[in-house]
Amino acid sequence: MIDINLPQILLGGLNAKQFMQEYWHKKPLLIKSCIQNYKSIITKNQLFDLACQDNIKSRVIQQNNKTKKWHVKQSPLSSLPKTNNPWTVLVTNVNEYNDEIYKFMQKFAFIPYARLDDVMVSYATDGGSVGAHFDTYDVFLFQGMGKRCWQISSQTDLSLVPDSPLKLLQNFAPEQEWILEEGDMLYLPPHYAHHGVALGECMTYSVGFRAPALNELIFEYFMDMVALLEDYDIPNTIYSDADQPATIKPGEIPQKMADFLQTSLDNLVMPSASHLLGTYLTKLNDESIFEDYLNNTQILSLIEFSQKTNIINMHNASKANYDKEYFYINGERSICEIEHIELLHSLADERILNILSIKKHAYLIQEVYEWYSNGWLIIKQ
Ligand SMILES: [Mn+2]
Repeated sequence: MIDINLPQILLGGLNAKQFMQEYWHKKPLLIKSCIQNYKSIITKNQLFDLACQDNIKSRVIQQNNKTKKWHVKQSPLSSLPKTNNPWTVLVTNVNEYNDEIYKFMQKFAFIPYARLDDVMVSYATDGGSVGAHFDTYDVFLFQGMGKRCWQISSQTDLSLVPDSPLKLLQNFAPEQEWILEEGDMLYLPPHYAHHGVALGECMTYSVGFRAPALNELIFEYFMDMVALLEDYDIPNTIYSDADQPATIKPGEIPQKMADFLQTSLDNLVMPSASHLLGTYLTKLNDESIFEDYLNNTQILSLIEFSQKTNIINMHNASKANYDKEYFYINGERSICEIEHIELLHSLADERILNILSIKKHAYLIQEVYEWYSNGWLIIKQ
C-alpha cells in the first residue's frame, strides 16, 4: 500500500495526504518529472493495436487544416488515418489490457477505487488536439512520448460550441500555459477548462476518475430492485373485504386497500445504499476480456489450485470493493464472514492474495477458486 505520509515524486514532493487536502477536486497542479528515469510505458504501436481491436472503445478525432472542421470516428476502427491533417486516437480502459499501464494506474491507489475510472491513452500527430473543453471528472494528464502544450483556465463560462461533433468551449480564455515533456503531469479538477496541443508526435495518459450522479444511482437502484423482485417471494394474496360497509362515497379509495399495500411494502427488505454502490461500482466494462483470458489459459483444478498456488492476483480488469458486511467483485456480492474480513479486504485493497493464508478456510477457498475459474483472479507467472 502507498504510505500516505511519505513525500512522493509522483505528486511533486507532496505526500498523498497533502495532495488530497490541498488540490484534489479543488485546484490544478503541475508536476515536472513525476517519474524518476521515465521510460516509455506503452509504445505507439501497442496503442494502435489496441485501438483497432473490435471490443475496445476508441475514437479518432481529426481537424481539417483548411476548413478547421472537426471529424470524429468512434470504434470499431479498422485502421488509423493516413492524412496530413492533425489527428488524435484515444483508447479507453487501457489499464485493463496493458500490464504497464495498469501498474501506472495503481500509483494512484491513495484515492478510493470507487472513484477510479480508467486510464485513457491518446496518441496525436503534430498539432493534434481535441479542442478546448472541460471534463466533468478529475483527471491526471501524464505526458508520455513527446511534448504537449497545455493551456488551462478557471473560467466559469462553460458554454459550448453548438452543433459540433465534439464538446468544445465557445469562449476559451487561457490563463496559464505549460509545455509538458516526457514524465511531466498535470492534475485538473472537474470543470476546469483546458486545451492540449501536440508539439510533434505525442502520447498522453489520462488517469480519469468518476463520480456517480445521484439520478444515475437512483435509477440503478430501482433497476436492481426489479431484478431482486424475482428473488423475493412476494405473496400473491388477493385483497378481500368481507367487512366493507356500504358507502356513500364510491369514488374514495378504501383505506383498507391502501393499508393492504402499504403493510406489504413496509415489510420488503430494501437493498442498502452501500449494497447498490458495491454492485454498481464493480460492474464490468467488458466481460469478453475474461473469455479471451480463459481461452488462452490452462485453469487448474481446485486441488492443484490450493496446493500449487501461492499468490493470486486480481485480473487487471477485475473490480472489487467492500463495505462493513459484504465483499463485491465484478458486480457480485458475497458475505464477509468475520474470519475472512481481513483477507477479503486486503484482496480488494492490495489486489493480491496469498493462498497460504486462506488454506484453512475451506469455504473461502471454494469462493476464491470460483473467481479464479471465472478468470477474475489470475496466477501471474
Ligand atoms: Mn480533457
